[in-house]
Amino acid sequence: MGLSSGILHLSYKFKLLLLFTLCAMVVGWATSSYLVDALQETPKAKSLVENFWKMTTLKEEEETQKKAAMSTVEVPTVKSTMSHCPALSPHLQGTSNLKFKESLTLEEVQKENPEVAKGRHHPADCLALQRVAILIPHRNREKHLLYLLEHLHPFLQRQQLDYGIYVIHQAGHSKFNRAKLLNVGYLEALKEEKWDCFIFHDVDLVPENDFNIYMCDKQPKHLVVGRNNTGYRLRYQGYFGGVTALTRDQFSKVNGFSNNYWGWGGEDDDLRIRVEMQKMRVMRPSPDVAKYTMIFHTRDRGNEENGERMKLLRQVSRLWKTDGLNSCSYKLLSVEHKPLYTNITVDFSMPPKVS
Ligand SMILES: [Mn+2]
Repeated sequence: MGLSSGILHLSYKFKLLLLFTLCAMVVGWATSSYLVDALQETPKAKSLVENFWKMTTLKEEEETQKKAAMSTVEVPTVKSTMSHCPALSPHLQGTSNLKFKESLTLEEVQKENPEVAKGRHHPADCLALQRVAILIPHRNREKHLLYLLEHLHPFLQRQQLDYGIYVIHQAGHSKFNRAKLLNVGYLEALKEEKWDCFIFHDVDLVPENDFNIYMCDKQPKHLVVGRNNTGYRLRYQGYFGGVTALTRDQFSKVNGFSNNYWGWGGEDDDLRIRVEMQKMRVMRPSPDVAKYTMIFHTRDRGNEENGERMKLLRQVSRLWKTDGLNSCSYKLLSVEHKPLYTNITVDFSMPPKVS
């Protein structure tokens, strides 16, 4: 008798304790959700909060996985249970203070990025939303390339992308052809991986804010709204140069870039006309995030202003179907897988002048 009443008494105490814990939990939850609202003002705080939620959901997932494993022990756990990365990465930091150290070396940048191999990286804890190839046309700009690689690798990792960086180097003595190099990059990169999205990236533009997301959208995206050397204003209405993002399909739909722009200028306007002819509309992120620092340089030899560009731009509607990805011929000299990027070296012969 005495024993059973003791148990009764104990369970009453236990119930009281349970009630108290429940109350404490409710109060805790209410204050934390209030804090969440309050913290959402700043992106940094937001990312902290998101990080926290991610951690808690991860824990929950672990629990459910454990339970599942307990009930069906003999099932092998080969199948990936990793979930997709969130729409907005919790690792974004906003504006970064860019520094360009004069003495920077490739070895240093490699040391800073031990997890990057063959220019590629993907998040370890979630499935990236897009596979993104960064294509960088290049000739004799080693220092610019170094600065870009130094900043781009951590930038892309904070955005939780499955990405690869390709540098397309133009050998030989023909005039520089940025557009054709980008066509080559697209065609060669697709031989390695079925990339979802392509970022066509000038070597001398470094993004300042990692909320400028290097992913593709429903419409072609122009990522450079402002640069430090133009007072962070769009260079002109319709400007589509510097850094752009097109999906595999968007780029193939316009037959890529024209191959006929030798020297500086015009090829970006040509691409914009192609995009508009396909009834697509250029999108831009907000000016406060789409900011770049341009590393100062003078006009390179072999990349003189293209005097033909106005004439070429009047012919886009007539020529786009036969001048582009489907007519891009080149001499592939090498494909080298370096730690921080894949280097594609090509030689173009300039066509003889007609007309
Ligand atoms: Mn430039």
